[in-house]
Amino acid sequence: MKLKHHLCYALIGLSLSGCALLKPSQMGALQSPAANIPGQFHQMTTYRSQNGQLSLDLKAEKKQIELDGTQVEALTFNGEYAGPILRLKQGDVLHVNLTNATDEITNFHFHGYHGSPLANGDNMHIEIQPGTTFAYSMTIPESQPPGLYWYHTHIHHQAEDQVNRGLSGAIIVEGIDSRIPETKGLQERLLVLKTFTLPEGSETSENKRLHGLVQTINGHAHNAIQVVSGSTELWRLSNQSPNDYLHLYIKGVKFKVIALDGSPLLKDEITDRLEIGPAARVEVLVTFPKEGNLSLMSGSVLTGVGKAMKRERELAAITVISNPTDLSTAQSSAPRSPHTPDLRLATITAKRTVHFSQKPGEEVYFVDGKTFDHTRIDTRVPLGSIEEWTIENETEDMHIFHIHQVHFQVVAINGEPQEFNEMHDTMRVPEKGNITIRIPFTDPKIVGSFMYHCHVLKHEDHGMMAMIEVYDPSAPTTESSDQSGHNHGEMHEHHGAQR
Ligand SMILES: [Cu+2]
Repeated sequence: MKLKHHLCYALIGLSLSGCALLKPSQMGALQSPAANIPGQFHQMTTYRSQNGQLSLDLKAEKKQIELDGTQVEALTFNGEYAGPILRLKQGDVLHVNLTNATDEITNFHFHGYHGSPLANGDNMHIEIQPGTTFAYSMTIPESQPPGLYWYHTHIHHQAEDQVNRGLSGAIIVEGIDSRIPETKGLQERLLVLKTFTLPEGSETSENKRLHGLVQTINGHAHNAIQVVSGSTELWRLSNQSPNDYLHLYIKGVKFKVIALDGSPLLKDEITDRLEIGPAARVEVLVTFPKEGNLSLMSGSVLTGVGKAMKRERELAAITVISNPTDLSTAQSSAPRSPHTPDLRLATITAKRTVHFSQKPGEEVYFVDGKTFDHTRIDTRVPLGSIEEWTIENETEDMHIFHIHQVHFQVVAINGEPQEFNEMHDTMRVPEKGNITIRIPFTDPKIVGSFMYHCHVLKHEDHGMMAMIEVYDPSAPTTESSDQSGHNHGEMHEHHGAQR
């Protein structure tokens, strides 16, 4: 995408200063009628577990939808661009019968899941062929931190396009109040944040300003949120954009960050802006002090050296009303004990360095000099290990480290030691810099092969992904290094048989 900086700055100035006169929705409405109902905070269908089970049918299908006045061909689960919401508890079993009604292969990944990568679990070797159905089954382990997760398709070379067009949704593992009691009884608001990159030539004048990107909350470009002054709400934000880093703020309002990547924090972090990388989740407590009108703004982000994306805009209009009878204000935070041990104190079994790099001037991305190959195991780790990895970003571009099946602890950024404040499953690696993380490969449930990769899906699709195998050294023999190849073939036949 070419950035036309002069034009951008001029238009940003117009939209900010002229905000009260001409809102983006009205600008869009000049092009074609807006589908949004003013004053509405949009919600998706919610599926909740019952008696230890959550069984649902998900159908991946093409659907024409309208985003910010533009008709786009989305790929949806059950017709919902922002995806149905799955709510379940530790110990529950999630059964997803995924029918692929698209004309391309797809699959289902539970991002942040601590369970098995094998069989019909969180297995990225599965490819569901068009016109077939696959039955996934995943038990939510007791070790899964209660919080916000998400699901999305994970087909190499197609992840960016499929997620861009909509194939993702939110998962909530219930029980955050068991870790953070002050969230109990609060008004909860889930914000699924998705950026749609429009196909070339389909931009309207408004979203051309935003580089052909349509930013949405819960599937809509313009939202309205009504809150009660003085009350505290729990906002759960999931960035399900394929590539885009978000920077959100509300002028004059502070956020108390209580969880990151589904993992409740040991210590709250107070901030006036939320930086949310692709695939990351942020859960915050937010209190609106006085009546009036506010805006949830999406600000500019620097995602690489000299590559600031200027796309300041209002994502939601917030009306703060007075209602003294409906005040649910969070108590101040009680001290918390850690959910997991501080791995700075752990005995490290191995140290590795992982290099993220790019072929100069080309959209070819490497992990340790190689592009992804699903038949190749890049890293083998014996079960029981706690490893320290340094992720080196050799480029001037943004990369987001992610590994399946585990959360990791960030112990240093560019060599600077980091305090322990619970675990992450995504982390931005500074441009021309590095992060040092400690990863516990200690849970027998994660035995098998799975991926680690950059969660900028454009980079993943163009090679920046590798495979790890966690093997059990006490198991009789290991044919496990063949596992990915075998699974591949078997799973194909399996679908046929299931039809
Ligand atoms: Cu990347």
